[in-house]
Amino acid sequence: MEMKNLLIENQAGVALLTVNRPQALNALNSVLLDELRTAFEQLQQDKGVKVVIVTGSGEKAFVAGADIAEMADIDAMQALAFARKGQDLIKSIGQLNKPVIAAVNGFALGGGFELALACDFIYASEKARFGLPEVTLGIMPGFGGTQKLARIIGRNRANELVFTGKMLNAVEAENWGIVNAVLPAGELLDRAMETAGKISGNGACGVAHAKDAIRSGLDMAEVDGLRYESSLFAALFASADQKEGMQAFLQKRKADFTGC
Ligand code: CO8
Repeated sequence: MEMKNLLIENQAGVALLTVNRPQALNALNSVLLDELRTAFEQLQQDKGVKVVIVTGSGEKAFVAGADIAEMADIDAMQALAFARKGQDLIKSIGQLNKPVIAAVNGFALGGGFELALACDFIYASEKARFGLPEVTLGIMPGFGGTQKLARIIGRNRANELVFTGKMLNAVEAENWGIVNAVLPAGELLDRAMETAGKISGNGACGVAHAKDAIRSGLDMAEVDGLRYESSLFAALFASADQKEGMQAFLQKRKADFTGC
């Protein structure tokens, strides 16, 4: 599939996805949602890619939301299809067998904030702004925002953000536990690449299973999550990475991981 609004670069096991619709501050239209979905399907199969970073093109925006011009005249059934398309993308990020880091370089609003929340963690530049302004447009978040944000920052803070539509700056978002680190704009991608490099040197199978355990466990009772964790832990003992990782430790050398 030819990508009109998405740039994909692979560097040493790290795929950098850059949302690229600068004329609309990288807003998500249907075509872009399809492109992102296709990109994540391809990345799932690509054994050479260990970590994915998502960012926005330009100086101003990560993603300024779903495309308001495209949504303005749709009916309820089309809105349902649009929201489901966005939620399918979110699910594919959650189910991806490798970590996804959001490098938020500017406005992350509405569907753009929800895209960042779907990633495994967020680094933000000092210029980043986070908000769910849907109620200012007479709608509500429909791309996972009401569910994911409350799970990350708690119900009361999520209520305040969703009901007011106000924006948080990068430091406020860090204080609320949305963002892992705030960086000068020029250092954002370097820091994301550095972290991605650390992850990609580890056993990909262990990282993938750990992502699955943490994500799935959050939707389970703790007793079920612990049982799920132990089953994934055990499965790793059938992997090449476990043999290599432990032998390398015992032989005092760096592990050369090859996968499951
Ligand atoms: N959709 C379409 N176009 C946009 C969007 C958007 N979300 N955001 C900005 N643009 C366009 C502007 O219309 C403008 O175009 P033009 O130059 O042709 O007039 C261009 O980008 C530049 O924007 P501004 O001139 O407005 O730039 P400012 O610096 O003055 O303002 C803001 C920047 C504050 C980010 C402002 O553009 C803004 O408020 N944008 C809209 C933010 C918003 O409300 N986002 C939420 C949208 S609703 C949503 O995301 C719902 C998700 C739930 C369902 C999703 C399913 C996938």
